[in-house]
Amino acid sequence: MENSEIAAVFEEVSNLMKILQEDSKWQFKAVAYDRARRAIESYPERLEDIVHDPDRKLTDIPGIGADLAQKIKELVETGRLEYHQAQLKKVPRSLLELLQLQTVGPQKVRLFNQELGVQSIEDLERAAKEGRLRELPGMSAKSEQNILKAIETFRRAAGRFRLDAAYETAEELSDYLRNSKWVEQVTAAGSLRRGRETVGDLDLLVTGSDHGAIADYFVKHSRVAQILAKGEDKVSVKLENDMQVDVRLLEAESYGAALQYFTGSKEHNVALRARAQKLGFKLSEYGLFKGEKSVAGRTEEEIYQKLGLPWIPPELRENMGEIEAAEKGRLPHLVELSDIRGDLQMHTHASDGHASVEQMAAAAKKLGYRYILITDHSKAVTVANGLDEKRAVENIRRIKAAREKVKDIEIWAGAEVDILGDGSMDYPDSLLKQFDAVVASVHSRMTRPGEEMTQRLLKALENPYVKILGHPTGRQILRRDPFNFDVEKVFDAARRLGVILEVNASPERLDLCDRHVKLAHDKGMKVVISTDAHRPEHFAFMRYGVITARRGWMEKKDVINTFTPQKLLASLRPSPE
Ligand code: DGT
Ligand code: CA
Ligand code: CA
Ligand code: ZN
Repeated sequence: MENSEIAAVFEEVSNLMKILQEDSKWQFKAVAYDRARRAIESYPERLEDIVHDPDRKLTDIPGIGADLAQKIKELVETGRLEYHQAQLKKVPRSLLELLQLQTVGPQKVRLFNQELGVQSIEDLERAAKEGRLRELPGMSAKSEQNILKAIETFRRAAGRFRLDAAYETAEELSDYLRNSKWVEQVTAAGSLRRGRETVGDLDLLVTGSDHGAIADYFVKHSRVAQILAKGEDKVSVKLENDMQVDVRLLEAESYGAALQYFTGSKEHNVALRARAQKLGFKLSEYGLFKGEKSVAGRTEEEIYQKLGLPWIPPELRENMGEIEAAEKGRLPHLVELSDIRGDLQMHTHASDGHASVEQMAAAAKKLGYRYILITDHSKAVTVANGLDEKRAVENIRRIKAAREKVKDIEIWAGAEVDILGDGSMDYPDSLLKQFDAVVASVHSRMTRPGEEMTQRLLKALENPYVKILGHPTGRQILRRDPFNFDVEKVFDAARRLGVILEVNASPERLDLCDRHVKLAHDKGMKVVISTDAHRPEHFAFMRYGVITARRGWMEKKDVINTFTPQKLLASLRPSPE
């Protein structure tokens, strides 16, 4: 069992306590579970290993007393917690689902349930539409509107998975399929191949000698929970996490046509099919036909070529001008993962990271990087153990010392400095000037009105030590919408002042999103793709950032962390003398 799974159970236990409020000590107990959850989430070792090690004690972990240690042991050994299961029996699942809504915490769930008899999201929606929420203590017409918005966001997200989860599952299933003696090729198509930030279902395209045998083999995978359909050329299943997987069993002659068709998007396909018709062809998932005769189908390249077009990278296939650009020979030469030479946002032990400067530098060097910028949090971000001024100065010293230990890579001293509520920086200029570069980000007060947020960001950009605007919209995929602000205005100011916009590559953020990257691209702006790594393994997030930048039409020359160290430094706005 992973730490994150243990933490998730503890979080639910605490939420249930706050909803049920059963005994006089519920508040005290919930706080203990919350504290333990945070400790477990960020604990550098697997708790399961500690449980199985007779020489180690869980109670050595801060925030874990004898009782919680026993609970962790029970979870690890039996996969469940009796106490938690008993709690769950007292609260309907549909009521617990309200917690998935933004701005709805356990106290609100209790309030809605006790005062209005709300049992589900549908009940809550009805109450909000009838104006019954605004009368409750702590609620208003505004917060009632926010609840309706949150329900809409929730419904849009329901049934979709984050790109990283989809990627990992697709890789696991593809490897499994390739292990079968009947399978020749496997490719993941659909929204995954286009690199969308969320994926509805997986579309795996398979060729091989015996379709029936492949289908039988596939449904035996241990993660398959339910078979939805099983036929000659298609198998559909649901996995244990509710993700749907469509496997298409294809002939090699039409593999390219199927890959083209099932990669989508639907909008791109519709436009391409119209073009085929205009040229006297018929395009389908089986091939490109002139009359009854197939003229292309084995590869995607030959299909595009017969339609008078160069091959179009899947990330561009959204019918957002890519067919016109291809026709004119003006497709962008998209940035690639192998172009990346460094990473400009990461955290270490000093704040909320899980590795030392040396460990991060060594890992970056292994990837062939030429430089890294260490960006621990500033003091306002207390939940991430942000550094006050004194500790920030020590951190600069620590970073410089690391240069002696890890050679052949530039280790720059930076910070991710909080943009405070009024747009000022969490550090004074006298400290900001000591960093090689500063990333400025918003981490608090994100629900302020749009006008206020815009002014706040504009003011932050005016600070001449701010080189990069970190995760500019604050969104978290499937969890938190971007905050309200005037995107055009802020981008225009960033361009005028020479502030680089970040494409945060962490798969829970991907911020800027593809559309905003395209907007920056169309304005002729450059971006930086940064992983926001909290441990060396997180450097692998770079691929999600690159794919997002590609969806925004970015080329190597538009992404500053493809540059040499000298060129990169020269492309940041100059600090005052
Ligand atoms: P998703 O799964 O919601 O993240 O998005 P996709 O794009 O993977 O969509 P999906 O799985 O429904 O279908 C895969 C591809 O198959 C889609 O991108 C394009 C193609 N496709 C599916 N239905 C249609 C259709 O009705 N017309 C056309 N032209 N193409 C379709
Ligand atoms: Ca799909
Ligand atoms: Ca599908
Ligand atoms: Zn941040």
